[in-house]
Amino acid sequence: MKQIFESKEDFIEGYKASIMSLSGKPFENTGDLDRFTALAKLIAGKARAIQTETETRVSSEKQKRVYYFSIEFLIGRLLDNYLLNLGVRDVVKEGLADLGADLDELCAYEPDPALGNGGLGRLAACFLDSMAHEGIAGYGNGMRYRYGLFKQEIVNGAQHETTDEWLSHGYPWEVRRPDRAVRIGFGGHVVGEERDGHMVYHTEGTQDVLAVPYDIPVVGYGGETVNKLRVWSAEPVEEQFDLDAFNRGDYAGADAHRAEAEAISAILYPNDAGEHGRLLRLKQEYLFVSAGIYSLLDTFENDFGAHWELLPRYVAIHTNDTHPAMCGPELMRILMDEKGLEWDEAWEIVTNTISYTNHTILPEALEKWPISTFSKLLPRVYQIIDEINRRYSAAFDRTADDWQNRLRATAILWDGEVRMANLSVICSHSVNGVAQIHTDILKAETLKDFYALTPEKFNNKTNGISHRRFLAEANPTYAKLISEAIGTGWLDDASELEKLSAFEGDPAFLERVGASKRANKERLARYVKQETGLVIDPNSIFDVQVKRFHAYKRQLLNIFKVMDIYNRRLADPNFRVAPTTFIFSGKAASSYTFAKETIRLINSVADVVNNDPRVNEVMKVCFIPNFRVSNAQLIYPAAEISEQISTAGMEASGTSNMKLMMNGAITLGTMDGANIEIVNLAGAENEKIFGLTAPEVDELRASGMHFAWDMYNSDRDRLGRVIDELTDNTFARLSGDFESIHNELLNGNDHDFVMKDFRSYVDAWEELTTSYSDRADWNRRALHNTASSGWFSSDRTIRSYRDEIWHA
Ligand code: NBG
Repeated sequence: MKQIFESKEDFIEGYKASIMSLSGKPFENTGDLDRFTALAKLIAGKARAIQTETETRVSSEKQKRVYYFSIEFLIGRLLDNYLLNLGVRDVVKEGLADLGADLDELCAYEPDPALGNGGLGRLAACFLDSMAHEGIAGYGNGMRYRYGLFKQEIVNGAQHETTDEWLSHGYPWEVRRPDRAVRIGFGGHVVGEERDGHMVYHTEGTQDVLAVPYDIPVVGYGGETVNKLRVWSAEPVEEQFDLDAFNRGDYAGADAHRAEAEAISAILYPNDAGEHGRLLRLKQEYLFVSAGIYSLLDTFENDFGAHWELLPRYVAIHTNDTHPAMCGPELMRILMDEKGLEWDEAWEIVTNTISYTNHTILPEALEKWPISTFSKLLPRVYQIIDEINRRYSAAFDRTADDWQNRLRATAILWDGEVRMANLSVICSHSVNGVAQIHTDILKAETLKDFYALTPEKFNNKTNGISHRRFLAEANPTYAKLISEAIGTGWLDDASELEKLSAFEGDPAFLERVGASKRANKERLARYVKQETGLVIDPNSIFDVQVKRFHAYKRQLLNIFKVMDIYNRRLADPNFRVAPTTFIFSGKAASSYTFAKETIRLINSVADVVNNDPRVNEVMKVCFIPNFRVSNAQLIYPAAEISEQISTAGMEASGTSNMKLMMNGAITLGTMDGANIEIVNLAGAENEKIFGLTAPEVDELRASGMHFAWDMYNSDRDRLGRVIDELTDNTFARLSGDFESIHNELLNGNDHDFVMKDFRSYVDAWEELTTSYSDRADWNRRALHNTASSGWFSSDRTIRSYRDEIWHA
């Protein structure tokens, strides 16, 4: 481990100097924000020094560089994480204490950049952590949105979105690199001319903006490798401030030019499923793709000169879902139009450099753009896509049966649209899903025609999570216990967590496992009290569902369970319920009515239940507003039940399931996504599985024999009652009833099988919570889950990307 501070005294000296240079004041006269900023800047400086060493090593050893292109990076707060990764957390904590400051308090001043929606963006951040840990020269390439996703507030039970001004106090980790800015052209028209016997193309009359990079260091555990995340901001190419307009009092008009350019990197579209034909989104996608490719080609040229044929050997470009799908045609464009390569040479390079991960089978999330919009905005890129598509069609094997349908399914251009998933597959040498069942579904359904044509491209890479962030950092009490038992090697190699199974029969140890959980529950209860005013009881079971709101994730099923238990308890005070706090958190896309109504329903049920003294002994409902990485780190460690209840076949992988398992929660879930791998690793007896399986879902859908009204009529007492309560004012006190959910469910014929799985789910919950009374065994199962979770470290995932896709 590299030592960035020789001693506590060395740290204190450096820190005081940092404070002085930042604020011009001695430490005693500064406030917490200055203290945080100075500390983060000090650590960032140290990190950048290691980054320079890493860079020298990578260049001199000709290490392959991996570029991870993603429109989202949910990196969370960095200070605590980097102190841990650099091995100086204790020294810094003690040094600060000597000065009269508290590390945890300072850490809370760090903004939590919401540069992502959910799992896809957090996965990208975990991958950066693991690439640095594994010593891979791995770089993130993304967008620097001026405002994060949005800040969620709950008003009368409903979600309200406000801007998240995460940059308002500055961001100490980033360095702006105007010297590396890239000019990006939109619109215009393509001009071709003959030069030395072949055609060369360029685009004239474009409207240009400047992509300006900001670099954020990525510190690997052990401190040997520091990589970087480069995020791009859109700016005007030159100031065109209109002084006349300004003098007329038209201040907005005076700066309109800047505003228009900056709009491109203003916000992240708050949709992780469902893209609209929005021009700005397409501009974002092109901007970070084009700028990222120019910048990686620059680096390559510095190391290897114009030997572009070597690109696939020394560079891997990984595209995270379809948002960076233009990597293929953009790299073609630059290699041909600017570096002078022929089509065939360029194509060979492109397809051997690029790889693609699919993250969902939801049809609305497989991006498509109208050709008319696309070709106007990016005429030369479109032309290249058209040519890729033409060559693909021309080379298509027309001897196989059904070739027409296969060609139709796999073509890039069809029905007036550019299909980004098909573009991604065709430009890539590798296509992977993110859990075994998901990859199987890609092969058998979503991308089945591609699989039939090029089965060798397809592979599975089950997701992973940074166990350092989500166990070591998020759960210090448990981490300490673990390290006492098995040493600290697990931080480096998560498979060592297996050694914990030796303690499953040790009653004293299990009691300490329970005590640590209890401490985490108290910590969360304090947070909930402070954020919402609600008092929750750490003696009750903490039953947790935290993730984006989406119909297929079935938060509705969960709240139906709560309503049912409430009804039954009111009807019969002797009905036994293990005291439980039902905890929900997550955002809904601002345009997604059903998801937002589900949030309102949860808060409305909470309002009734939490104010009803007849049930308060045994139940409370808690919605934690504004779910983000920082409060997630308080929630996972406190959870005892992990709700993973998506309609089977719909959740590609899930990653909160892994984070919760690692923190000792028991999964209550369907056989979906990575839940299946969880059950395989920990044993079905240590989780609680219920509901339809994916093949059963398919079969029932195909049979046409599922009828929502029949379900309703055949279970009037319980399910029927819950459904009636959506519209009979039972939960209407805060802001009205829930007709739209009622209609969606019944007229939509229970599309997500909420009604179908209802009984099996509530039964499973009752069995699981009943078993809570045998606390020793519960703690044993918790420990067993942690012991079985090491495989879910993103270090493991990254090693298999490295060995099987990137060959880095
Ligand atoms: C999400 C899936 C999750 C998966 C993450 C990370 C998108 C488009 N997909 O199941 O819904 O865990 O990606 O792979 O956000």
